[in-house]
Amino acid sequence: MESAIKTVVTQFLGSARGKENMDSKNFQKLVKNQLGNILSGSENSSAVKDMMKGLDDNEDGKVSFQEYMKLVGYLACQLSEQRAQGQTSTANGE
Ligand SMILES: [Ca+2]
Repeated sequence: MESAIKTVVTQFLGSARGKENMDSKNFQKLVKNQLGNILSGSENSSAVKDMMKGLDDNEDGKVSFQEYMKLVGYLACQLSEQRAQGQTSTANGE
């Protein structure tokens, strides 16, 4: 669990390249490279843009750490619902 939390934080810091926010290009890359199995539509850049708009609470066109955590929380809920329904998940455990 500790390593999972570390991964979530490190991933954001890496994608934001030391800044406080991820821009849309880096967000797209993150979703495509890291969430391709867990998130449907990750290959579709307009779907990813829409998703980013949904996360972007302060509407600055970037994804802050807090906004990014919304996505992580959403995916965690989705995964636990799938598990609860007894479906096999495609998450790789990282
Ligand atoms: Ca924002």
